[in-house]
Amino acid sequence: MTTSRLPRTLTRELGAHDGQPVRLQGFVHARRDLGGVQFLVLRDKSGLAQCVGSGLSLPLPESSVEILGTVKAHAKAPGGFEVQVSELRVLSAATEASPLEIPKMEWNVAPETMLDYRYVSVRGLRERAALKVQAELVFAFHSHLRLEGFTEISTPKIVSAGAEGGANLFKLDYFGEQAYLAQSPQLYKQIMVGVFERVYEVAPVYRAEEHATSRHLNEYLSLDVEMGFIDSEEDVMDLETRVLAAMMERLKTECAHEFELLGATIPAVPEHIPRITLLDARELVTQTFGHAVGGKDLDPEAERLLCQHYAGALGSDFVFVTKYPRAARPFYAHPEINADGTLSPDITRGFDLLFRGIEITSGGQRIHDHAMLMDSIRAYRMDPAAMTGYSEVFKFGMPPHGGFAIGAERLTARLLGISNVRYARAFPRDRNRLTP
Ligand code: AMO
Repeated sequence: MTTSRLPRTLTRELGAHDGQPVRLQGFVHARRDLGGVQFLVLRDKSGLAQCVGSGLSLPLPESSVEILGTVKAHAKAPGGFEVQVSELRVLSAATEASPLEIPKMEWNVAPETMLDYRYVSVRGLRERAALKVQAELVFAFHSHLRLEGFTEISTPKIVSAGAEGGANLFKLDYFGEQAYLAQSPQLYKQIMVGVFERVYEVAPVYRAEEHATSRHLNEYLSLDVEMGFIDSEEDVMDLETRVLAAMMERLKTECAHEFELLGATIPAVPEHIPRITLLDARELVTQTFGHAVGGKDLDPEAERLLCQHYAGALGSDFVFVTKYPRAARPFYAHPEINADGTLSPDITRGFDLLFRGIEITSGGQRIHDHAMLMDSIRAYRMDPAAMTGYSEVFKFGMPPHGGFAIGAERLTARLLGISNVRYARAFPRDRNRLTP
């Protein structure tokens, strides 16, 4: 005869089982033995539950266990209910004490130590909250783009040429041939516009960043979009606005607890995110804050000040910076089309999106005309022969198109007030870190 087994109850569901028997599974988050009575805080994927019993032999914290017991309303227990334990089964006992005390909200250790122990520190409530928020952002990215008729693609991460230029390519020996890790799916997502018109990809990309900064990873999750038959980059910014709105809605329904835990707020996405040209943005930052912007782009301080201005003046945590100069954009950026129909030699239809002080997105309209593309490749002193696997497709009717990419860790970190993008990735790769 088979004995019927109680289905598993999650800790967050206890309220629906008041007075009833339940079977819980999870990890020993904390334990306390008062002699006659033992307390155990059980952590599962949904939250925490206080469990109490007598004559229990409590395993080390982080052991995975199964608990059979009865739910009782208890005002002082987290969530208002506790479980009176009738049986505690150890499924897998921890064999030593965790190097970090998981229940502590702040660990008084060096940041590197926290990352050294990442395989267990990711179990911390704050750590896992950040990863949960990112998972929901990605889910909403997928589901919203699906609703708008986008198809998911998967492009190679081992490539023969860089897409974004610059010196940050990881080299790879490909059976004696020089190869690289993809910096971005850029060229492939453009090619795929010729197939599905509207495409997206969620995948890691690689940047050999030499300097350790709070905003750069060597491997990050890129949320990429590309769409055909656009009028201008305005269509792309409109799409990104809708995608972000869907992402924030998802966080409201799925991650209220995580935001509360981390003391963060979910931003409102304005129907029309303010847009300012790069030239005007530089001027504004200089005039309003007396900050002289160096270089061709905005420097990090200018990004911060510009966001401060828009948060204050217009109550928007987001601002698009548009019409980037050619000198600050890759070869594929479409030149600005002037009012008289001529092409600007030095302004492009490229944009960035800034959020709470930092750039989280680059995007724009791309060149779709073969002759224009070849001119641009040469003007950037790139080898046209090395680009044929990409450039040839422009002989075959590529429509006007554009897209964008969001850095998932930057968005997650800024949403949650996490100071370094490394903590918005489960297993970060930085200048000095290849493990765990
Ligand atoms: P870009 O190089 O600006 O553009 O990258 C797009 C976004 O990716 C994120 N990002 C990073 N995040 C963490 N660590 C890094 N080292 C890092 N580098 C970039 C940022 C950035 O805004 N192909 C274009 C996108 C497009 O036009 O569609 C591209 O890759 O959030």
